[in-house]
Amino acid sequence: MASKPPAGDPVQDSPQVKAPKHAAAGIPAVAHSLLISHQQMGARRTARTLLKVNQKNGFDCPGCAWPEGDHRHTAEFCENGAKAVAEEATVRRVTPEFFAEHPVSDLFERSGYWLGQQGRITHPMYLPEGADQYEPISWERAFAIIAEELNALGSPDEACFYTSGRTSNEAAFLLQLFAREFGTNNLPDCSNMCHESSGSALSETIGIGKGSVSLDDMHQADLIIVAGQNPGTNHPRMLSALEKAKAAGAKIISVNPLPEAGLERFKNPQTPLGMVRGAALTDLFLQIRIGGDQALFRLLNRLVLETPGAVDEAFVEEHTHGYEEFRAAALAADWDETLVATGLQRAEIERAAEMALASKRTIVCWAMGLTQHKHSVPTIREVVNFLLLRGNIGRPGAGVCPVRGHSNVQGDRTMGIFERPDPAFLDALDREFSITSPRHHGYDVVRSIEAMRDGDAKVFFAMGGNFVGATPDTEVTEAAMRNTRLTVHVSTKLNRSHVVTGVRALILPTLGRTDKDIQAGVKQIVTVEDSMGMVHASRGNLPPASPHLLSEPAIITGMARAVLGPSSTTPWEDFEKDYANIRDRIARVVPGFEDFNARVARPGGFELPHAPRDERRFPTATGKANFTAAPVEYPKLPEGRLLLQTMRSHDQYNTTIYGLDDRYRGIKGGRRIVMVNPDDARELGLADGAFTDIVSEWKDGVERRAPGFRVVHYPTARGCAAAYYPETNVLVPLDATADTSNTPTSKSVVVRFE
Ligand SMILES: Nc1nc2c(c(=O)[nH]1)N[C@H]1C(S)=C(S)[C@@H](COP(=O)(O)OP(=O)(O)OC[C@H]3O[C@@H](n4cnc5c(=O)[nH]c(N)nc54)[C@H](O)[C@@H]3O)O[C@H]1N2
Ligand SMILES: Nc1nc2c(c(=O)[nH]1)N[C@H]1C(S)=C(S)[C@@H](COP(=O)(O)OP(=O)(O)OC[C@H]3O[C@@H](n4cnc5c(=O)[nH]c(N)nc54)[C@H](O)[C@@H]3O)O[C@H]1N2
Ligand SMILES: [Mo]
Repeated sequence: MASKPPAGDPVQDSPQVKAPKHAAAGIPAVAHSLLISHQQMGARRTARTLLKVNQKNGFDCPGCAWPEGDHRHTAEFCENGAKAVAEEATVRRVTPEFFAEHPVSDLFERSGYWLGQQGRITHPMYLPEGADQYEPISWERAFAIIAEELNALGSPDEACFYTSGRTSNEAAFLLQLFAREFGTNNLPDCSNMCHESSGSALSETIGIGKGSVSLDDMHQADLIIVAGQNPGTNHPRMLSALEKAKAAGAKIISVNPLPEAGLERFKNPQTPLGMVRGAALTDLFLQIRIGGDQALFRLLNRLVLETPGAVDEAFVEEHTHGYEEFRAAALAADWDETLVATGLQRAEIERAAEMALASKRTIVCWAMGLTQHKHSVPTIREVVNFLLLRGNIGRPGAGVCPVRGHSNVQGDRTMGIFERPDPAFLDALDREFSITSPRHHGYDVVRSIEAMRDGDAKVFFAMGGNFVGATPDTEVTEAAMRNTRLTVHVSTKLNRSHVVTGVRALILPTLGRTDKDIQAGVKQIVTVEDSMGMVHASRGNLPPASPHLLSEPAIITGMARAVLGPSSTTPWEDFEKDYANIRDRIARVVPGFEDFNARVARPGGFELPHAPRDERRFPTATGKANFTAAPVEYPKLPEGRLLLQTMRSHDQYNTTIYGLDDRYRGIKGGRRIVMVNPDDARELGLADGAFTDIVSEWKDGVERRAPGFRVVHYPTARGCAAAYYPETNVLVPLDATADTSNTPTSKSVVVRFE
C-alpha cells in the first residue's frame, strides 16, 4: 500500500535547513505577518482588518482559542493570528470559472497548499454523479439535493454531521438541534482528534471536561508547567501571559521532546524593549521522550508523597476520593523504569520535584503532545493527581489548563456538538423544542470513517474543516468518503475534502469570522467561548467575499427546512432572521447561559460557571475529585525504529498551509522533512540531507508509507522523530487510537526508514 506525494504541484518542496532559533516573535514575526497580509489583502484592507482582531467591538481571531486579556493593545494580534486573518480576508477568489478550468481530476493532483492559496469560494457548487467538474448551483437546489439524499436513508444514523472548531455557538447549536430532530447523534467533531483525551480525563476526575484557570490565575502562579505544547507557534498570545507570570516571579518548566523557540525566549512585539531583548521563559527544560509524561508525573507524585508535609491533607480529606489506592501506586513508581520511559536524568526529575514543592500555586498547561497517544487519558489523569495532591485546583494561581486549538472548539461542545451527549442536555433540548432526541450514542470521527468505509453511513456533511485532510490513514479515509452517496462541505476555502467526494458532492460557501453578516437588514453578531470558558461576541466588519455567500446559521436553517419540511415546529426562519432568537433558546437549554443576550452585550462578555474552580465542588460520579491509579504505560520500540510525532510547522493552521517555512526550527522552503536526533540518525545510517521514505508499522501488518522526506539532524529526544501533519497522516493507522477517548495517536507512530 504505497502512496505518492501530490504531483503536478507548481510549488517546489525543497527544504533548506539552518540552525533552529532560540527566541520567538520579535521583529521577524511582525515583518512576516505583514508580508503575508499584504500578499493576501493589500495594504488598506490589512490595516482595516488587523486593527479589529480581538478588540471588544471587533471579531474574534479565527486563530487559536487563547483568551483575550482585559487590557487589550490596539493591535492585540500575533504573527499567526495575522496569518489566519489574512488567509480568510484574502482578496483572491475561487469562482465558477475557476472550477470550469480545473476539473476535479486536476484539483486532486494539487497540494493542500495550492488549493488553499486560490482564495475564497464565491458560489455554491455541485458535482453531479459521474461528473469531473463542479458546476454552479442555486442554494434552493443545493438544499433540495441534501433533502433528497437524507430523506432516502434507511435510518438517520446513516448520516454524519461533522463540525470543525471555528463554528460559532449559534451555528453549532442549530446544527446539533437539526441533527437530533432529524434523528441522529452522529456529530463527530475536530475535538475527537484534538482534546478529547483531556475531556475524558477531566470529566472523570474533576467532573467537567474544561480547564479550571483564568488569565489572572496564569499571572498569579508560582509554577507553570507547559507539557506537550508549542505556544510560540500555536498560541503565541500565551507567551505574553507566561512573560507576565515570570515578571511576577513565576517559574516555568517545559516538558517537550523538542526545544521549542517560543518556550526558550519571547520577544514581545507589544513592547519596544521586549521586541529586541526578549525575556527568557523556561527555567527547566525536560527533554522528554515521546509518551513519557505519565511516567514523569507518576514519579513526581511519588516524590511529593515522600516529602513530609507536602501533601495538602485537608484538601485531600475533604474533596477527594481514591487517595489510598493512588498513593500505593505512586509510591511504587520505579526510578529505573521512569528514566527509561522519559529519557531524563534523575537530577532533572529531582529538580522538577523541588520546584513543584517550592510552589504554592501550580498550573499545568498542555496540548497535543499529551492528548494524541494511546495512553493519553491516564497521562492526563496523572497530571490531575499531581495537582490534587497539593490542592492545586480551585484556588487562585493554580489549576488544569488544557490549551484548546480552534477558536470555538470548546464552545461547540458546550452547544451540544458531541456524539455522546449528556442525557440531561437532551432532556432540556427536547422540552424546549418538543422533539425526541435519540438517546443512543453516535459516531465520533474514527467511527464515522469506519461507518462510511463499511457502507453504514452514506451522507457526510461538514460544517467547516477539512475532514479528509485532518483525519488519519489518508488512503482508508479517502476510500471511505468515496463510498458515500453525498458529501457536503460548508467551507470558506478550497481543500482536499472537496476533491475526494461521494457519488455526488456540494460545496456550500460561507461567511467567515471577518465578514459582515447582515440578516433581514440587521447586522448580526455571533458568540464564541475561549479556552478559559469566557463567552463573548464576535462581529465581522468586512464586506463578504461574494454576494452569493450564506452565513453558517442561514445554511443550517435552509437545510433544516428543506429536510424536515412543514412537520418541524422549530422556528427555523426566526433563527435565520435574528440570531438573538437562537441565543434566547440557548439560554433556556444550556446551563450557564441564562440571560445570554443581555450578558453577551457587555464588553468582554461573561464567564461560564466551573464548579471545581468556583467552589471546589466536583460533579463526578463520587461527588469528589477522583484520584486514579492506572498502570504506567510508555511506548516500547523494536530495534531500529523511532517514534514519530506529527505536528505543526510555524506556517500552517492545521491543514491550511500559509507558507513553506518553519522559521523557529530553521526550516525554509519545504515541508517534507523528518527531524531525527543526530545520534539516532548515525545508528540508523541516515545522513543529514538524505532522502528517505517513512514507513509506519502497525499490528495489522499493512505497510503505510510516506515517500521522499529530507532527513534533518535535529536536537529532539533520543528515539523520537518529528514530521509535519497532514503530509504524514497517511502513516497513522485508523484503529491506532487512545484508550477511552478514541483519539488518533498522531503523536506516537512507530516508524522505520527506507
Ligand atoms: N498557528 C497555528 N495555531 C494553531 C494551530 C495551527 O495549526 N497553527 N492549530 C490549533 C489547534 S486545532 C490546536 S489543537 C493547537 C495545537 O497546539 P500544539 O499542541 O502546540 O500543536 P503541535 O504542533 O501538534 O505540537 C505539539 C507539541 O507537543 C510536543 N510533543 C509531542 N509529543 C510529545 C510527548 O509525548 N510529550 C510531550 N511532553 N510533548 C510532546 C511537540 O514537540 C510539540 O511541541 O494549536 C492551535 N493553534
Ligand atoms: N497527524 C495529525 N493529524 C491531526 C492533528 C495532528 O496533530 N496530527 N491534529 C488534529 C487536530 S488537533 C485538529 S483540531 C484537526 C483539525 O481538523 P479540521 O478542523 O477539520 O481542519 P482545518 O484544517 O482546521 O480546516 C480548514 C478548513 O476549514 C474551512 N474553514 C475555515 N474557516 C471557516 C469558517 O469560518 N467556516 C467554515 N464553515 N469553514 C471554515 C476552510 O475551508 C479550510 O480549508 O486535525 C487533527 N489531525
Ligand atoms: Mo485541535
